[in-house]
Amino acid sequence: MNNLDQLVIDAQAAFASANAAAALEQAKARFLGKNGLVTEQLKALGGLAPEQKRERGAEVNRVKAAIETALAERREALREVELAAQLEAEAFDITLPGRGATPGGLHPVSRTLERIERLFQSIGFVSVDGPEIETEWHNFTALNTPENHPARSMHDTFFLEGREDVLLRTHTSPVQIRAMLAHVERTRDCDPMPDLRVIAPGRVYRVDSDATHSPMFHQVEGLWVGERVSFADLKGVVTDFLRKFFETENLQVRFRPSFFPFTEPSAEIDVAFMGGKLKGRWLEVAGCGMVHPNVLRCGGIDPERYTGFAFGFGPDRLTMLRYGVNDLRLFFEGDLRFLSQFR
Ligand code: 2NL
Repeated sequence: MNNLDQLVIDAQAAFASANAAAALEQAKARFLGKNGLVTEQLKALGGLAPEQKRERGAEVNRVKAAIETALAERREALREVELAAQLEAEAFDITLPGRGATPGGLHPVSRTLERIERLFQSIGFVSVDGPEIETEWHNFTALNTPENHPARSMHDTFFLEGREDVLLRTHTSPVQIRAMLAHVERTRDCDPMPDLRVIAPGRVYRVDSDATHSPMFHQVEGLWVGERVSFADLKGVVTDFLRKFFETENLQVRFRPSFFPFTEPSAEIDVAFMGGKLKGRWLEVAGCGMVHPNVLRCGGIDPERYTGFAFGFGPDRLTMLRYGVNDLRLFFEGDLRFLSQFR
């Protein structure tokens, strides 16, 4: 074996004993570097006669190529070892049990709102919504509320800072004002105007906060306008709705005369269960009445030709009754121990 063959064996041994990329590069430098053993052989060619030079040169090049191959193979082997080590280090145990799904659920008040919407949709009402920040005109003026009415005071209503014409809506009635105006616009070419049946569920705001009042609460208002819509229609629609809502035909419903600026005549709606814990006690659940002519006029509708009824429910209270909850604040505190019971 000549010294060139020995060089290949030495290089292979050196590469094999290099156990990391850095050590391998050092070994490479020893053979193929600027002053490496192979390079030395190439430089030595310069002192040879042409004939010998060609022969020896070919041999040195063959040796160089063999060493480069050995280097490449070792590099690849080390890379595989490193990859295997990395995979092992980053491995995770796919046999571990999962953390478990914790399914969410609708808020009890949302469930009530959806239930009310579904029941009214089944008799042809359309759900509508509108802005929670309202103009004073849509929230009060169009609803026949006198200029000096206490509800208009900063004491009862949240106004936007530095403005007296923009406020947080105190009921969802302004949505129905907008619905009337839009309906009149849409059906301008119809005679008679087709009936308007809408319900407006949503958040409303009043300056009020104790065990039974939250500054934000919910309302669902309903409105039916058409030719010859009567108080009898109101009683039928609302009574049917309440019996469906509470899932019992054994529910007494009474209409007790009252007053609202936006309806005339007006009534409070009370219910009494004929069994269960609340048996025989009259509970107020809504207000209602025939839409005041001034309100129809503000909605662009001729009160000489059309009549309408309207009602307003408090879905927070309906939810308390339906599920037997006694503190309104529980709905708005976000405590999962309470909320998860409705999943
Ligand atoms: C209550 C009272 C009520 C209305 C809401 C209404 C809306 C229009 C026209 C006329 Cl656009 N009326 N809404 C009518 C009567 C009562 O709510 O105590 N709600 C909890």
